[in-house]
Amino acid sequence: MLSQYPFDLNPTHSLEGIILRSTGSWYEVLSDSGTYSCTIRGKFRLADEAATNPVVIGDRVLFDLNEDKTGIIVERLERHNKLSRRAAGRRQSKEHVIVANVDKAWIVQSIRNPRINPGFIDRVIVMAEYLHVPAGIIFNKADLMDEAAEEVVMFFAELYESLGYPVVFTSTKVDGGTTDLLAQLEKGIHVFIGPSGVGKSSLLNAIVPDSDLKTGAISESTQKGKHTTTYAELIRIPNGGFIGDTPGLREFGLYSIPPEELSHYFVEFRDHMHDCRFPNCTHDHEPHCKIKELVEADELAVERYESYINMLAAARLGKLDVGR
Ligand SMILES: Nc1nc2c(ncn2[C@@H]2O[C@H](COP(=O)(O)OP(=O)(O)O)[C@@H](O)[C@H]2O)c(=O)[nH]1
Ligand SMILES: [Mg+2]
Ligand SMILES: [Zn+2]
Repeated sequence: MLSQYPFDLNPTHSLEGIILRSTGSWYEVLSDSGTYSCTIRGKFRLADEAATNPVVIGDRVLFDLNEDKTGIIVERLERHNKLSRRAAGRRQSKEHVIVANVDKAWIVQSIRNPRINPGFIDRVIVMAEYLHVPAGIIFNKADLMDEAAEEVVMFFAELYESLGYPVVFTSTKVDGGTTDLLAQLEKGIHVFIGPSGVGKSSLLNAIVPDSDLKTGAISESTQKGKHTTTYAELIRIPNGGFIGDTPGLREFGLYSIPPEELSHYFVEFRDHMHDCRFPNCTHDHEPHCKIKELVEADELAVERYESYINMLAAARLGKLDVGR
């Protein structure tokens, strides 16, 4: 077989591209010279690690062109990070990668209907920290801000900003309501993660004209069980980066973080945890815990500590899920 593709052995003849769309057997690959439909070399498929899918949207790959201008993916370049979940069913121990090389995971919340859920935000932040994916927060439905919501929303906006997570306010119902968000999406691969009803589809439609059709297909197939085939894809933002859109994003969860490791993913705890008396302190029941002292002194936010304690209980049961 190899003799048919003499350039396989010489990567300098291969083209480099990024996976935009994956159907499982065909991959749409964007390169400097255009978009190509590619298959994957059988050998490559078999040689892969413990994942159900060796190449996913966001992956950078090398591919060789066939005479008919289709391509064959011959190599996957190193990933910076990936979002994944456990594969369903019998292959449960296998990993199902959803999207690779994510530049920002945006946690989408709405100011009202439904109101913001700090526990959800913290679970996704922990997962992002664990997976080395930078996180940010979108507070959507800014048009619904009123006096009752303002105090709470601004408290959390300032808290997360102070921890290093950018916060953007959006509204899909007012002119210019997504301008600040667009400025954040100028380059790179982005994903929206949030419970249903916060406005993820509305945001996608607002920033990517004509994306209605695609997002419609996805929500119909998952919610109503229609026979629409759904594909994971990177949607191009005009003059900007990409949004990863896949139903799988709603299902991924955190798993197997050892309880004593959990606090490493709370960024503001990191600097202090070596000041606890016990090196394996879980900042829960142990005496002389620096983290607890700082929470009591109001130097660390008690809201984050409460999230931590809730997640710690879940981690001890081996059930740390991001949830819906
Ligand atoms: N007031 C207001 N409603 C919004 C906004 N964005 C979305 N919605 C509404 O919120 C509901 C859920 O939106 P949708 O995009 O389907 O949320 P998803 O489940 O996260 O994809 C719909 O009724 C939208 O019209 C917004 O910025 N302001
Ligand atoms: Mg939706
Ligand atoms: Zn401690």
